[in-house]
Amino acid sequence: MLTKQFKSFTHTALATALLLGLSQNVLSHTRLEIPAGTEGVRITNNVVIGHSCGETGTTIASSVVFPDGVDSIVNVNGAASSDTIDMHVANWGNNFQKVLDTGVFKAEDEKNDANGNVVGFYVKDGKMPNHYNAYLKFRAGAVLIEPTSCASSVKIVLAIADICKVTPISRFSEETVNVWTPAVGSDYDGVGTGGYNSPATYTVNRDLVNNPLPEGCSEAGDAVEIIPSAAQINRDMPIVVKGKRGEKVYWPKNQ
Ligand SMILES: [Cu+2]
Repeated sequence: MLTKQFKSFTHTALATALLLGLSQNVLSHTRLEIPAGTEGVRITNNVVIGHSCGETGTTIASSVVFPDGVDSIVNVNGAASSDTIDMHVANWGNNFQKVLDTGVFKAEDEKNDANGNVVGFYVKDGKMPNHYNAYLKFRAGAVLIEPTSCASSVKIVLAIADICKVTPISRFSEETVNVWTPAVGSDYDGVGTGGYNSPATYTVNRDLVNNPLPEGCSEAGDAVEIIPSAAQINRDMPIVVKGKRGEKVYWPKNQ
């Protein structure tokens, strides 16, 4: 009898711990609905916002940045490298496009670099309660892996901020914003907010049948990662609204 009770207690405690741990630390983080795909295949994907800020926050806006490929950080097998994106991806540039959807967030726009390439997007004017999910739909173009590269996969690292309150950067906290960025030393590393150095990613796997690894590569090939630079994150994370009378920064607020 005692043994039985003890067993069921531990099972319940374990189940509770698992549920809490999973729901707060893994399942509910802001991630992509489809975290991996195959080279050469275009897909529709979603940024999935799993929860709002703190215990009771409401997400009113979100800002998303993709690496622009210009000064992006390129890691090979987990180590920093001096490689450029062109050495591993044959067609980088304008790979992403927001799919218009104003169902939850009433306003949105793409972010462009100087060449007109989409380097991110934002949504705003929404109200997502803490116990809901929200999906931000976008198209991920067909990424092609450079045939001369040893990359067997290319992981694209995103920088995302889910905003509950529009504040200056100095007021970022668990109650005002969830920052899902790579910690590369930008103003948006989000120390002390939810999700430090826990970015959403999209991994493009090499099509080994049609684009086999060239000779001289290791059998497994290289795991390449493309991460937006601190300079790009600082430039592209703010939500800048283009209006008839010019541009206006909506988030973050000036000090
Ligand atoms: Cu989370």
